[in-house]
Amino acid sequence: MSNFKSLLEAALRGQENHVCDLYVTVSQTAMKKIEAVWGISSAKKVCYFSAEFLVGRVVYSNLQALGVLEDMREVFRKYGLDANLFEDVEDAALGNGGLGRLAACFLDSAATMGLRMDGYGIRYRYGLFKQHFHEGFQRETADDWTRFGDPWSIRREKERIQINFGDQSVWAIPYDMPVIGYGGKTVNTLRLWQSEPMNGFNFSEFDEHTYNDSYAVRNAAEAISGVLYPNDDTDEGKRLRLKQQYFFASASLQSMLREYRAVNGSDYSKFSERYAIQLNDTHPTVAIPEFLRLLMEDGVSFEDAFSIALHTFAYTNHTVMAEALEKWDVSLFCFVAPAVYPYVVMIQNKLTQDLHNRGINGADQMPYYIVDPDQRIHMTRMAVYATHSTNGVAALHTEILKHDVLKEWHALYPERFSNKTNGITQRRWLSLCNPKLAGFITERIGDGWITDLDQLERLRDYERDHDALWELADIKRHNKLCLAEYVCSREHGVKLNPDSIFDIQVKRLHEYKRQLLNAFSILDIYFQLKDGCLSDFYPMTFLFGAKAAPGYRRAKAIIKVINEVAELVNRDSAVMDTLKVVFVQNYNVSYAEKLIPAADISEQISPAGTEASGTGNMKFMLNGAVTLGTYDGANVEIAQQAGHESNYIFGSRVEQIREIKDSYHPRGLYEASPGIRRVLDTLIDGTLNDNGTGLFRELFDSLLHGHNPDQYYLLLDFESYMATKLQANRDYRDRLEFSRKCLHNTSSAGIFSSDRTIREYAADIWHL
Ligand code: 26Q
Repeated sequence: MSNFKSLLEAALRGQENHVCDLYVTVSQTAMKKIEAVWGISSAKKVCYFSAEFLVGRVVYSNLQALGVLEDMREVFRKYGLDANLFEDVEDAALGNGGLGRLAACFLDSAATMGLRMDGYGIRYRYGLFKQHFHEGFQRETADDWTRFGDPWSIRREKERIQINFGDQSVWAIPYDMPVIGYGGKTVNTLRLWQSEPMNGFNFSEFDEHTYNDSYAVRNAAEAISGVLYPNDDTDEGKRLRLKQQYFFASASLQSMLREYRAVNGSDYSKFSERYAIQLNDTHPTVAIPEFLRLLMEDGVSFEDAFSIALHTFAYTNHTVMAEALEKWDVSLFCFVAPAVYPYVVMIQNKLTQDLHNRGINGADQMPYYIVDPDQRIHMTRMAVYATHSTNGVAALHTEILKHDVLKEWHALYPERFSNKTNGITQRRWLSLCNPKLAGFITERIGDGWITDLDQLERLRDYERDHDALWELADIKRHNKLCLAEYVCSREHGVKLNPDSIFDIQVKRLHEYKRQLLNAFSILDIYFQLKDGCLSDFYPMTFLFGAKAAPGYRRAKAIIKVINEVAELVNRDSAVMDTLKVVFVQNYNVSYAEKLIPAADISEQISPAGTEASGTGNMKFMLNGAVTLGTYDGANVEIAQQAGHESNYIFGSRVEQIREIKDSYHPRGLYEASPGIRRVLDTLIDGTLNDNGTGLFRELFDSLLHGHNPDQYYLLLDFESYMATKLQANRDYRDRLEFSRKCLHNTSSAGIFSSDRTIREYAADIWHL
């Protein structure tokens, strides 16, 4: 019997079988297995700085990586326990969406490839809020993700770091989580910092004021790592947000420098040979001036410190939206981190000199200002200027950075720019979440794909194999049944028909992601069905999952619209067997693991040039769904890999949108098309009910009125979207041919492994 099994059995004997206890027991048993290998490497270390790590549920993936997941299942069976019990354990939702999930996939890939890469971030007390619907409206509650304990973290009290803000000082206490590479040979670390007060309570002080004051100090200290900001777009310029950024950036740097000095003393000349720091968006960019401060306070000159920073740091951009590019007011910055501001000024002064040397002076310097004349600090500019590498996250996105968003910088430093198309870990997003498909693949080509996804190409041999294609269709049906069961239990008895087409859109809720366009298409289908002018329509189930930032009014209105569309459609017996719409509550990583394997159609419908990459699109592709998508982000590369024959690509391209941009009049489209009019009018004619809030009228107006109506071109792409969606519906009837498309997507998805992405970062940016 394996060592793990006997340990687990010994631990289980005589123990009460509460989920909590079992969770701790299983996790601790696994932790014993990694003690000997955790963090032993002495190679150059990549430090991945990120305000978010959306790791999800780690118990199953860790056991899988250690090769003991089956052992655990066996022991549980023997003891009459349900191995699915841990589905009650909360996800570690320490991230909003794509950017945070990417960080988690990267950690998995680096560890699996035996690279030394540690994550550095924040141990939020509360992760991304939990969502439920009340009368179709989103409601939020706190996400107490450690409710069942946190057996995967080790608190390293002795390695605490002092952080000084303008108004307070706090401890940063590191909590280390193991990042277990597949096979268990490499175990890296995810180090998350928790803020705590410098002084505990002073119980000898009975004076009520002192007592209350010490409470306030304690709360203010703990508030810094208190909660994840639920915004994933607009930069609100909030003080606490900047505090969070400085808190984890400074703690991470100080802990790295401590480590470095233990070996090299204060000779920093070798620093960039030993460490690379990757900035996940600009959120940790305050680390750059902080790094200068820490080195210069230890006797390094500005020129030397800047050069070391330049060689150490690299920056990844995740957005083209102007409103998401971080800027901080100097006054706010000085309030939060007064000791750091002088180093920002030094960077700005060096920049001014560099520009001057290149003959760029006066007003021509405007687009470069790190500290602009309005006293705002541009974090993106600092990140490009003070690092040796800036990368985008998909080919199209990188082109937009080079020739639009950061064109001035690209003109100065073309050699700094590169593309690193995102990826996903096949360990979680196939092996773990879709065991039936994983089995199908392994039966045919072996299990090498788990660490070398390019091997999926060998599945091409089966694209003419009818037995294989039917088997694949069966697997999809099985996954739909599993999802149906799960949805039924989670969404108060909602029934799904596994023999309908599952068309799924899951992602954060944003106007630019155009969930509303999807809703409009469903309404159009509904009306056409009612009119009897849609013959041979194959039954469809539309599934949505999305959280809206709590302060994002229009996003929340869109959730209500979709829930109203669901009401309208689902209670109409005329379309009962043909059309169903479900918006699942509290979409998160674990829900994604159920939804994605059950999809026939993956909705990726942002207007061209708005979605930096997308990674959900890759997960669906890998699991054998066809993409119904635009020429945007990584969809472009998906279509390139799998071909337009196996996907449904529609809508305007970037160049087309650029051309019509200034003369776009959605009103004309509304007036010219009765179909569009009927659908849009549901917002204001009483068909859909916004409970008297006026929200639907606002949405309607945002599409047709005001100075920049329909800024995400829903109406422009509507006809093309409808036509393509209905084409997919017709094609589905040829089950064998559709199954072939699905297989072709899976067999073409190799390039979208985050192993490939990490290999590129390692070779081109980190020089490992
Ligand atoms: C910034 C300032 C203040 C508060 C919050 C923020 C903030 C937080 C999170 C801004 C942005 C984010 C997250 C962005 C994000 O998830 N971007 C996505 O990154 C993915 C991985 O590269 C891409 O695939 C997606 O296209 C991109 O939208």
